[in-house]
Amino acid sequence: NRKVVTRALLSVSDKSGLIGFASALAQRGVELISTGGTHKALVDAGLAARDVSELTQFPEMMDGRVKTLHPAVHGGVLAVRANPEHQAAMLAHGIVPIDLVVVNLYPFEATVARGGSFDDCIENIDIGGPAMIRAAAKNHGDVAVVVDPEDYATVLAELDVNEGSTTLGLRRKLAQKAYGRTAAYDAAVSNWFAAAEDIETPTFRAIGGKRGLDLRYGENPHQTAAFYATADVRPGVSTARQLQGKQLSYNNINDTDAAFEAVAEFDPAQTAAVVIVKHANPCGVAEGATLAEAYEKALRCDPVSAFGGIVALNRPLDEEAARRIVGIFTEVIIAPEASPEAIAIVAGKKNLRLLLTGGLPDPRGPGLSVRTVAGGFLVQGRDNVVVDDMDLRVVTRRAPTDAELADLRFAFRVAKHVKSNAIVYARDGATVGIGAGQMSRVDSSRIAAWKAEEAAAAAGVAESFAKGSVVASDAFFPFADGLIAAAAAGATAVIQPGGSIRDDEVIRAADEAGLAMVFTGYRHFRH
Ligand code: 93A
Repeated sequence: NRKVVTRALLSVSDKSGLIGFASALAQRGVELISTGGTHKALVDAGLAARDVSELTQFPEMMDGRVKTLHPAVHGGVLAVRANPEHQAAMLAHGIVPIDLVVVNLYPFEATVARGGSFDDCIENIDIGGPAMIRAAAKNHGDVAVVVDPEDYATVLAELDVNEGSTTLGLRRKLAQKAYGRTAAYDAAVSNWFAAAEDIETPTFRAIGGKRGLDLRYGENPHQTAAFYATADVRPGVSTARQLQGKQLSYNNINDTDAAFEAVAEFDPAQTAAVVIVKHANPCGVAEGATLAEAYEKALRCDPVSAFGGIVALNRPLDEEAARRIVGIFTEVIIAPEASPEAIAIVAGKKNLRLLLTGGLPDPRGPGLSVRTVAGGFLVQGRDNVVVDDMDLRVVTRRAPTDAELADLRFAFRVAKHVKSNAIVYARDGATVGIGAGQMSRVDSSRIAAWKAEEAAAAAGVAESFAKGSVVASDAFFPFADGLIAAAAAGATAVIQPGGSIRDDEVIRAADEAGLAMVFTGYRHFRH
């Protein structure tokens, strides 16, 4: 039941370990055949490999949708070597046997996870790959199939102890794994279709979800609760890996979600960002050169509220940031990853939960938000507009300086994640005063200004942190009073959607106070 490997077909999207494996095969006299990108990688590494087009006598076509879907490939994989009719067919059509199929699939799951567009996800549904995998697994009597780079070493070891052959035992094991992989792959595609369809036609299915976790209680101890996961697999609290600490509570899950969705607004390639959340509202948000710096800036905004808060990071938790975060009582840390040193530091705080998500959700990605009302529920698309994509219109005589503009964008980004009415003061890439959840905008303005004074006092600074800051409002100022309050507190620039019937009055007040003001055209209510 040993089968000599003379020819291998390699077609892999995940090219890790490829060169090592392929050169080991080549050294053992195995002929290599491969598809476009794989072929290029092999040739670039100095390996002799044939392009699959030589076999099929067809070029790869239709953006690569058709490259291996050809009898010259599938005949070579599926032919039963001991069957004379199959042998005759091979001979008649010039088909050569393929004894080893090494395929891993287009990264469909990863494309969905990073919030890829509908078309992007569709293009990442692999057709030719699963066909080869299933063909090779079916014909495991003659052919070995490898779908996971982790198995390269096993195959090489087996070739070495069996004079270049594979055993039936290994081929069966590999076949089983292969069908497991294609089944999981198709399940991911099917789940994604179910979720994608719900985005267009919200139905109960969208929130049906899967009962993942019974919670000890709800928002209050007398309320029962459970956590349901939907088919939405974007990185976040529902998909995160919890490294330590007790089970998350209902409020923890809600707050952690708010914190992580907010921090994902900050591109980790551009800046390190930290969001501290209490009662589903940010009480400190900042960006900086490092997470430690961003955390210190965020903490300064409202150190009292940050006690017992949730901390979300847009980059892997590092040692320095971990050391500072554990310095005050914190309920949850959520981050894309964490270094071993950081994990060790957090481990010193037994009750602190550490959640790792593997990535950040795309703030521009699709999604649903659902809330109940008596006898029904409201469903809406995720608020996925981003200030960077907005056409900012300067409406005052004075235009914001570059530094003001950077802070205005920062403040509006944060205001999106603060409960309405939201007023956010910011300076040097950090919030300095947040007014949340008030029924009148002027009250939010006053609270935010007062918080900026308190924060300065707590830091032993005489002048309010609002001095020289900018201010963001999640919706238009209906009257000039809120804006005048902001100017009085010391803000120098304003960002708001605009669109009030009294915009003229508000713009006039801004001009009189020497403020620069920009309109975004987009509102960020959040309730
Ligand atoms: O677009 S496909 O569905 N059609 C095919 O004929 C085909 N053949 C191989 N996808 C196909 N593949 C996939 O291409 C493999 O599963 C693998 O993931 C990828 C390798 O492409 P390349 O070698 O060009 O990087």
